[in-house]
Amino acid sequence: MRVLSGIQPTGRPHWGNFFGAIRQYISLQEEHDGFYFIADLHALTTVRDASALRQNTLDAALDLLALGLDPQRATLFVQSRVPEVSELCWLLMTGAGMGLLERCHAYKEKKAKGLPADAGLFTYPVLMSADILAYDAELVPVGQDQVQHVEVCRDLAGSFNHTFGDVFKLPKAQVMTDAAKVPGTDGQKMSKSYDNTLPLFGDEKQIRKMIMRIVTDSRPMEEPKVPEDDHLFQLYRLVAPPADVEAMAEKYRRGGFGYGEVKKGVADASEAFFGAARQRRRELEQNLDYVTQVLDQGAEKARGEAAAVLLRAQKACGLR
Ligand code: AQP
Repeated sequence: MRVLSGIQPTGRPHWGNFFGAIRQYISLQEEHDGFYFIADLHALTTVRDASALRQNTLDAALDLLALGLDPQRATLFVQSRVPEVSELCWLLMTGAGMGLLERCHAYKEKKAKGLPADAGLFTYPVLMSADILAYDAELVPVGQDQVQHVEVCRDLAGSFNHTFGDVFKLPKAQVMTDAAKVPGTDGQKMSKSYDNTLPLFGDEKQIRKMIMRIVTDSRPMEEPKVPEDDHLFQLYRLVAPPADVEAMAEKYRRGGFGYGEVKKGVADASEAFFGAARQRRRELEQNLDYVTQVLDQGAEKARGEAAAVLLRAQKACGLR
């Protein structure tokens, strides 16, 4: 089955990106035909600094490879290296209703928070649809926040097919049930734009400090608590071995423990969990030629696929 997903090079990847999406990329590459891309065109709606975007894009490739994406099994590429996608985006744009896009939460939420919105952000679900449809993707592993956009993709593809014939495959979103919405350090959804993220890579002391600063409630230590309701526990559960998770859950239910102890547990468990990937990343940083080669080969393969789908769509709607 063709699997496709992307990650924006808008800053350092965080636990939400990994547990909500990247972890699925790695496991799905074993049995499926994975296409994974670094969404630099999407990132342009927020990153307005050329050298930062270039660096973030390279960093995203290093991150994905370090976390276990295997270019022998999956195709890794940079979105803008496949211009056919932008062309396909225009074809879809001509059939994308304003009402449909106005209901999309990424735009609605940013606008509600008073963050600047532009046409790029407004039409982002259409470009995302082109990203998916250009490769005949059937499965799209994403976090909960992206499910609506995959639905938009299905709507746009369905209505194009209805008008012009059977051109596009309709994809399905796949969400990790245990990490559909990873909480940030303040308990809200972990998100770069909320400044509440825990990075996957970086200075370990710094990351430990961020973990120790996670916001907790002020209930007394002795009070028993429901572990699943607590965002600190939700984070611990992602990185700790199952037996330790069960032991920690028991402490919550009994009461008589301190949040400081849990934070230390999160920090220790995360160092063990991400240790190997951090080491791999340091090695890859010394071998950037290899990374460039992976991205070149990925782009070439992706372009071939996207060109065939674009041609199919162009012919169907009378452009050829
Ligand atoms: N908190 C999260 N829980 C579960 N999944 C998440 N994802 C993001 N945050 C969470 C998933 O990560 C994948 C890549 O997302 P992206 O590169 O589009 O990043 P994003 O959604 O833009 O991440 P942010 O931090 O939320 O960025 P901003 O603040 O810029 O919007 C996606 O599959 C996403 O679902």
